[in-house]
Amino acid sequence: MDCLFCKIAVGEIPSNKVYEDDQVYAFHDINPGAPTHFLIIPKQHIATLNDAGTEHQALLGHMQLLASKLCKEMGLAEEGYRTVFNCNKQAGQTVFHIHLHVLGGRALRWPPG
Ligand code: DGP
Repeated sequence: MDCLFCKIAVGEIPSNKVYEDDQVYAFHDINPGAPTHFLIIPKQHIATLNDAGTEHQALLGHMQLLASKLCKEMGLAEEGYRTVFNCNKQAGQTVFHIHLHVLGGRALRWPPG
């Protein structure tokens, strides 16, 4: 499979690692949109959120709870942070391996552009 994030997850392409376990890999975004901006990806290839099913429920929950755990450890939790899945063209998804964006360290506007 020719997938950038599959290659990052196995260390074939270098990245700045934040966290890893048997299910997920987290690393700093190459083009940060906030002082802290990292991505949590499953090691399993899932192209978009549309391709996730009930069999992925625990995995997606793990990714979301991990975001909050890591933000607490990074001291971002009290001021706040944002988690985002972009899905397909209109949301601006550019890498077709699901990734949970985690952004913090500045005031974030709503709605996003
Ligand atoms: P999205 O637009 O939701 O598909 O976000 C993809 C993100 O992935 C974007 O914020 C930039 C990041 N990204 C793309 N290529 C690389 C890479 O090679 N390394 C790292 N660390 N991040 C990347």
